[in-house]
Amino acid sequence: MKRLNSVPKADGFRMPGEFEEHRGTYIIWPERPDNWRLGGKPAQHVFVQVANTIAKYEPVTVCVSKEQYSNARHLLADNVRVVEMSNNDSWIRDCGATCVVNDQGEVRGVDWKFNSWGGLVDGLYFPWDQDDKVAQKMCELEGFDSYRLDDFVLEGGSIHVDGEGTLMVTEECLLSEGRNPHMTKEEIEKKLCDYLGCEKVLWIKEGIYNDETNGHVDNMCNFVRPGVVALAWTDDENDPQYARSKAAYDYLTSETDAKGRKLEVHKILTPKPILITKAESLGVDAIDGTLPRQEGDRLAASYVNYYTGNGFVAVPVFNDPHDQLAIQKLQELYPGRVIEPIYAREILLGGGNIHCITQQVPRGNRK
Ligand code: KQY
Repeated sequence: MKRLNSVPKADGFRMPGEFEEHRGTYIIWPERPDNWRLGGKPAQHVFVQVANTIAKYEPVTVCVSKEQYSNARHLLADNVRVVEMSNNDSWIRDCGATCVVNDQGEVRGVDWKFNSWGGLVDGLYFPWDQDDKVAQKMCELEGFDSYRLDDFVLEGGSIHVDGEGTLMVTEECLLSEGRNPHMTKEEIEKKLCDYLGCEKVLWIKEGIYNDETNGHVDNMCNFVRPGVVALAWTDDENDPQYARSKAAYDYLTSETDAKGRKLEVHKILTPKPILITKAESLGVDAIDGTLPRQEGDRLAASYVNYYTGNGFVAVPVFNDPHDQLAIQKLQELYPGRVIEPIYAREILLGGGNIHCITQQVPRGNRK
């Protein structure tokens, strides 16, 4: 497995859409007590549900610390591969490899620099050195050559591609002070296109209100397929989310993608505001350098943080009246896939959702 100094696009590689065929999915086991309440026990049970559900459709690998290996192995289904891997937390969407493929079906990994969503400016925990090694380890497990970027900070949750040359990001995240402040928007755009094999970047202004990732796009919108986008939406004009979703809707419906198609944008109503309870807040250890979880804080809840795999869509639900609407809408948008709703409040309490804890490996040419 080589570390390559060339550039994916010039080498003929592109990031496929998540809806394209997968070889499998990676997940990291949650345990840190300053992010996950009660030492991660409630979250672990939901991660098990996510892993076991996905494993019905495609191979799943769960990476786990040596301390939690036996517990994870015991709780996860037998068809889930469990491997020991050091980590700082469990957001493999963000610290794992972004896989790119070429027309011959070769798969390679892009290993972005990871700095905990903003480094010393507004990062979410310190240190993050073990997370920054996860992408390389994932590539080695899969036998992929990789491209390492020591000079460019990016998380996988801050990008969505249609696999046909179009990339969606938010300005709130990609232009944030804690990531690549030394680069202009144009330089960032070129870097993204070079490493993802894209031609056009759609710059949405902002993501979901109060999203601690500086508004990752994967909580706000997603490509259902080329030309079709799902967008988190609220009809409540007094909700701070309204202006964000309205701006994104107006922008996306006025834009075309890399192939010149007008975008079809589907609104997915968010659940009503979800706040951290006192008991939930008290279950999280307070540690200097980690974002605190305080009673009454609004969580960045969105059904759009769903994960698409071989024949299924795993959707977070919240025991909210809008759950059924989201399930129904996604079933219409993905007619050939089974919708798998998973009650995901425990993942949301950690700061993300199902998409943030999963990372796909595209099929490539190896069955
Ligand atoms: O991708 C994400 N949403 C990750 C959130 C990180 C939260 C750390 N507390």
